[in-house]
Amino acid sequence: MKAVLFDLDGVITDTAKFHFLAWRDLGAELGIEVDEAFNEELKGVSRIDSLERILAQGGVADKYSSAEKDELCVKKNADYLELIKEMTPADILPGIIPLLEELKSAGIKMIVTSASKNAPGILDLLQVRAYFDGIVDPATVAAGKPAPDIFLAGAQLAGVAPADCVGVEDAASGVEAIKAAGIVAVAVGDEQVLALADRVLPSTADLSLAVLRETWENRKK
Ligand code: UVW
Repeated sequence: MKAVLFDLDGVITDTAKFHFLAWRDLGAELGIEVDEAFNEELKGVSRIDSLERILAQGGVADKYSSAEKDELCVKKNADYLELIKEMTPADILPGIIPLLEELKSAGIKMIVTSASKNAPGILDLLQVRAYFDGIVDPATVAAGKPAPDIFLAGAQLAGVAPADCVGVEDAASGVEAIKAAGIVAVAVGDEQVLALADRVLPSTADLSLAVLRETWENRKK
């Protein structure tokens, strides 16, 4: 194992509640209900794809032009940025800092492979950006999760073969993307939702260099 590719939302910090509030409010303005169960399906999904899913849910996918959809995304993001601006290092999920320290000491590359265009700003708020060797810009990858593109780009940014990476995710679409890239997947969350992963852990507090390495060593070759 030479590199670890990290999702951000739900792995390094929990932004899901803020995305939910911002999408719920935008949905309400459009007369579309976005509840927490539906929000689950938006995890790891890009901003524009999330909006498309919400509009489809409301049966109005064809009602908005592409310029109007862009405007709705800008509105949602402004609302989201307002909600997250008070984030601090206290919002880093349990076990993450010890894991980043262990990986750094072991000389293992660390890359952020998040669909979020807000990832650099959030890493700054959390004061963890310096740990990472790179952040894949999701605007530069052709297809979002569950397509493998962002994880393949992450491996390339690390200068490491996909087979020598481990991806860490909390969302089903993310695990699907990791596996499609031929990368070992460690997931955090519900075992049934994340069944495609090579290993599922209940919490980020269970992540460690030893667990990641062991999962990589026991991968099916
Ligand atoms: C996601 O959260 C996936 O995207 P953004 O933060 O760019 O809206």
